Formats: sequence, C-alpha cells, structure tokens
Amino acid sequence: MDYKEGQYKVRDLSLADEGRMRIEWAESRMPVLMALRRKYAETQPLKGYRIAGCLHVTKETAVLIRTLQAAGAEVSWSGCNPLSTNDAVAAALAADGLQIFAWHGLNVEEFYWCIEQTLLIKPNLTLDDGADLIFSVHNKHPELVDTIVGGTEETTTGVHRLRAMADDGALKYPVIAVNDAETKWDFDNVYGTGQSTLDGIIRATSVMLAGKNFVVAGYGHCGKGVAMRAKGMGANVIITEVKPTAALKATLEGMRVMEMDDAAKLGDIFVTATGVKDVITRSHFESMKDGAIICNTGHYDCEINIGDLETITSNKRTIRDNNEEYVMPDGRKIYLLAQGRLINLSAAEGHPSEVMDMSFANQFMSQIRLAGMDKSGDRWENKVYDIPAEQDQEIARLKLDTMGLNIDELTPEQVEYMDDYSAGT
Ligand code: RBV
Repeated sequence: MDYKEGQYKVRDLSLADEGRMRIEWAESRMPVLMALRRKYAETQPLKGYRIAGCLHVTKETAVLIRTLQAAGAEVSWSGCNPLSTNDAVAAALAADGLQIFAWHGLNVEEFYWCIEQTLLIKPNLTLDDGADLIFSVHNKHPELVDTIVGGTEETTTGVHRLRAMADDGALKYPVIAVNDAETKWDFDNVYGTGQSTLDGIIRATSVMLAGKNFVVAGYGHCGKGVAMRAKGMGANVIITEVKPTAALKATLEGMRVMEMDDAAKLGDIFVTATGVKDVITRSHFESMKDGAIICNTGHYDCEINIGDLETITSNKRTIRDNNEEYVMPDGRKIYLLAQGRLINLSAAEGHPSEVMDMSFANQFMSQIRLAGMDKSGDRWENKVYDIPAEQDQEIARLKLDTMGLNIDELTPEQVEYMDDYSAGT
C-alpha cells in the first residue's frame, strides 16, 4: 500500500500510468463534461471552495474530479463502496497530487477511515453517492456543518435517505438531488445500469444469457434497464415488485410478474435492484435450483441476505473473481457474485463513460450552483433541492450536439397553439 499522511492512501502508485490512460479514454468519451471543463476553467467559479467527495473511484469519476479542479476547487476524495475503486485510476489521481484515500477491497472500518481523511480538508462543499459522507459530517463532525455551504447527492438511495432526514428536520445544510435530474435518472439509472449490470454478470460468470430465466427484483429505473437489456439478449425475464403500477408496467412491457417466492424456484440468474433490504432471504435460497446465480445492483449490499445464505450452507469456495460457490446441505450449489455488492461496479467498470458524461455534468453544474448561491450571499433552507429544468435541457442539448444530432424547434405559431385553450376540434 502506498501512503502519504494527509495526502493519499492507494494500493500501488506504480499503476499511475495505466490509470492515466484509462482516464484519457474516459475523457475522449465524455464530451459534455469536457466542454464544461474548458468553459469554467476560464471563470474559476469554484475558486476558494474545498470539496470533499465520496463517489466510486472510476475513470469517469476522475474526469469529474479533474473538471472540479480545473474550475478552481481544492478536492479530497474517497470511494463510496468497498469494491468499486479502480486501483490504477486511484494511483493516477494520487500521483497527480489529489488528496485521495481509496483502494479496491477495503473493509468497512477502512472505508470510514478514508472518509475521515477527506474531511481533514475542512470542506465547504460535499459531493456524495449514497450519503455516507454527509452522514459522517452530521453524526461525527457537527463542527464542520456551519462552514459547509451545501452538498450534492448522486444516487436514488442517497436522495431517499436525505429527503427522510430533511422531513425530520435533521438535515443541517442544503443538498441538490443530482439523481433526480431527467438527464441523470432517465439515462444513467436505466441504460447505464442495464449495460453495466449485464457486463458485471458476464465478467464474473461468462454464462450465456439467452434462454435463461432471469429474475429482476424491482422495476424502478434501474430494474427496468436491467430487464430490458436481459430481454434483448434472449433471456426470459421475470419481475418481482411491491408497487402495483410498476408491476403493471412490467407486465405490459412483456415481462412475467410474480412473487419472489415463486420466482425463486424458476430463476437461473437473480438481480436485485430495489433499494430495500432482505429481498432474497433464507426461504428463497432453500427453493432455488442447483446452479442459481445471484447478485445485486442496488447501492447497498443488504438486498440479498448473505447472513441467511452463510447460515444454511456448509461450504463456500471462490470459483473465480467475484464469484463464490455456496453448497446447500443437499448438495445444490448457489453462486453469489461480488459478495452481494453492486455487481456493475465490483465486477465490471460501472456505467459507460458516455452516460456518466451527463450524470457528472449535473454534478459539476450543481456544485457550481451551490458556490454561486454562497457567493450571492443567499442561504437556502436545509432541504433537498431539484436541479433546475433548464439545466436538464441544456445538458441534453449539449449531449445531442456532441453526437451530431439536430432537432426541430417550435415555431412561434406552434407555441401559441399549445397555449391556446380556446382551440378545439
Ligand atoms: N455510477 N458511477 C459509475 N462509472 O463512475 N457507474 C455508476 C462510474 C454511479 C451511478 O450514477 C449510480 O447512481 C451510483 O453509481 C450508485 O452508487
């Protein structure tokens, strides 16, 4: 492990060159964020701001970090999941002078140690994915709260918890829900999760998806993306849900819908994408087929009850990277991927750069917005805020431009027509 106090702790600094090339590759596929980098490098809207960030250390995140730095920010960083750090990327960032504390495979204690190190920067802005950093500030460092202007949150689970915190009056500074931007959740959560989850399953197993019974728990944006892509590869997709409208949508989109108790008996591959705990538990393991493969793509590792699996199985061995075989008392085998942690970031590389381009453009613009709010002397309430609708359209337009796509514009007559409530048949 390479360590320099207050500066970095990463697996192996000698991986820096490999990491730099990965980051370069991502930069070439993230044109929106790169255009914003060039634009704001001139005006330096983040000068004087210290950002502590807690988000998967991937090549795409490195592009975000470099963009925040180009806009004038001082940055310190940790990963937001024990298995999602790319060690080469972390090495490149550390070698280039970033304060970074992240390595692949750290344990829970080390995970929180890394967050603590990033807080030494005394941030006035925070950037989260899953809200662990904000929770650490609130629970362990209330002395930092007064100087923090605001924060941003990347993912559904984090936004959910922060809204609950705000409703209880427990949130101590304003947060922007990046996840809820249309250019984030309608793309990253659907197409990003769809592709990267299958990528993770394939890298960890190399199984054929065509013809398999593929069970997806949860038909929110993420589950829908996974289901859609699995179907496209010829799997028979089964959805389990708790929300009637979501179940109905899945049915009308050609998926089979049933309870997990029934799906457990049929599935060859299971993916949880619900954001809640205990979706697959003891009775489900007990009724699964020999050879069943289970994994999770939700933010936290509580969707599959691994404690139950450990209790009822006698033997466990690692078959290959991110793939553990559990043997049931009657000899049936169940394969758990990536220890039940986010399969897409643990066994693959997370979402593709092209889609993170928009998510991180939203992150970047939201950090600038918080700094702008601060500079104008404004003080927002301690609530969870949405990104402005114009920001969504601007980012989507920029993305279309970089793809060489042109779209139509409403004529003044069309605008007038739409607002004319006297017109009819
Ligand atoms: N995510 N980041 C990546 N390649 O950097 N991939 C996925 C990446 C984010 C995604 O935005 C999602 O909301 C979050 O990870 C879940 O923790």
